[in-house]
Amino acid sequence: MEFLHHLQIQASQSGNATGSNWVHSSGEKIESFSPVNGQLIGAVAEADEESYEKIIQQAQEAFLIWRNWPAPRRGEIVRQVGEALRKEKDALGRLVSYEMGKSLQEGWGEVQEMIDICDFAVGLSRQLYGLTMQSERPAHRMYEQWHPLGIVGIISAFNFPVAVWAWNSALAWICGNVTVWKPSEKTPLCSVAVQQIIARVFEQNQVPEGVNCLVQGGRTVGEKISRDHRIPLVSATGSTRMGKALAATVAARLGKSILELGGNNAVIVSKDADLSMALIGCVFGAVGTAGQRCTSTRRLIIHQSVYERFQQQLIKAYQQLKIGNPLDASNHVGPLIDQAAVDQYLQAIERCKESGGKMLVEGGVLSGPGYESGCYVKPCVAAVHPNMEIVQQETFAPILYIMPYQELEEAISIQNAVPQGLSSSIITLNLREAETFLGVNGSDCGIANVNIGTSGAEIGGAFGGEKETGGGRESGSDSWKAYMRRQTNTINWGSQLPLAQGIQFTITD
Ligand code: UN1
Repeated sequence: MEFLHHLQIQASQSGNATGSNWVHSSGEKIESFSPVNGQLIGAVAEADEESYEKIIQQAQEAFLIWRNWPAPRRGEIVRQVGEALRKEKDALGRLVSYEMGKSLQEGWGEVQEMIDICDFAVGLSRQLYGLTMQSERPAHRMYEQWHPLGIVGIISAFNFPVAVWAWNSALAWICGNVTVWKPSEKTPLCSVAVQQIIARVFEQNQVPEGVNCLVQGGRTVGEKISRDHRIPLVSATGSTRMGKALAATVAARLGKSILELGGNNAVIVSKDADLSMALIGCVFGAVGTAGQRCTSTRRLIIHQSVYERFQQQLIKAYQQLKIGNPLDASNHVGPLIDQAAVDQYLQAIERCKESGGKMLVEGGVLSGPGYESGCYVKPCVAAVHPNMEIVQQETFAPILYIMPYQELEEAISIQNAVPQGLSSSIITLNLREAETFLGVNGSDCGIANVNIGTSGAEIGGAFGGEKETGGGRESGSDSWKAYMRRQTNTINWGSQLPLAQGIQFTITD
């Protein structure tokens, strides 16, 4: 495990930091066990009251300085962060794979997303455009400009332990904000490694201490962040249950939130699909990250005419999947994150069977050499009815539900008839079908793709979804606007003071 040494992961560390400086905390110990082999990798301490206060106060102070750095200069720092991540891609990708359990390819892919968002943010740091409006009054100029918000709280999930933080922080920083990151308590060591990489870059450039803060903890620390009026924006990724509670708390103090919550993503496989393309997209979507992406494919809605054929192809493909140590690049599927996730997987399969689902590829927990952690499960496929309760829910595991359809309108309504609205796709070579799916009567999701799967979005687009997915948008396009406050400015450079809307108001002296 040379990468642990290289990334300076120790057996025990605070894990709470104002930037380069670690902050001592007497909070409860959070141990991180690898789902790969069940080994204890290391431990951090939950942020206690004192360390939390110290960090937030340092962040507040840093903001007063950082917001005055010109945005392109902040962009230059983010450019160097991207360079540092390029150098550490191999080691950090391995740590992601080891602590979270995703395949090494996907671990590296996650670091690549961090690098990509840095590049994107560098360009953006010379943009952050506001509009100029035409004033109705003579000799008046009206325009809008964008200012930073202050502290951005980032609550990230175990399944993307580093990339989602990077989407938020790279944008937040170039916008002039400072960040306080609470990573998942299931993957704290990835955050420690990232903190150290960033701190070196920040130190070399004399970035004020407090721009890049880290706090460890579970629900209590998350709740503290959502209640904290010193944090104007909280960007949170996780379950719908968590998001609903967080949104209510942040809204009660009229703070802003960006929510990226559950998905229940479907692929429609049309009668006019290129089935071999469909197969790769659907299988990767369903089993990639062991079904633990919020964009994972959970449902296939397959046209009646190709249902039998595609089902056979799926079964054959699933038989070829190699499940095992994700650090071994020949394996397709690694473990689930922990025992609780395995239990949820088993319960979902049970409930699926009870309500009439038919297993086409059986699930189960693997045991024996290489599977000692108890977290390796078999990706499975079940034929279901779309209205079954379990099919309406997001189970963070490699369970794929398949169902037939006859008319495209029916397929679209099945696809939309779930509470979540993150990602969706159609596989078709038929232009009319594709455009119908993307049109106003089509998919109700934040992401709608044609001839690719539901997962693996690029950073350049705005990422997020509707309904119970929470409505937030992160990453590309104009998502940066959520990290800034808009100010409308009207300047009178004339010698009269005419009122808007033609109102006459005179004072005689
Ligand atoms: C997530 O699962 O929270 O589109 C993010 C994807 C990745 C990001 C997923 N780029 O699958």
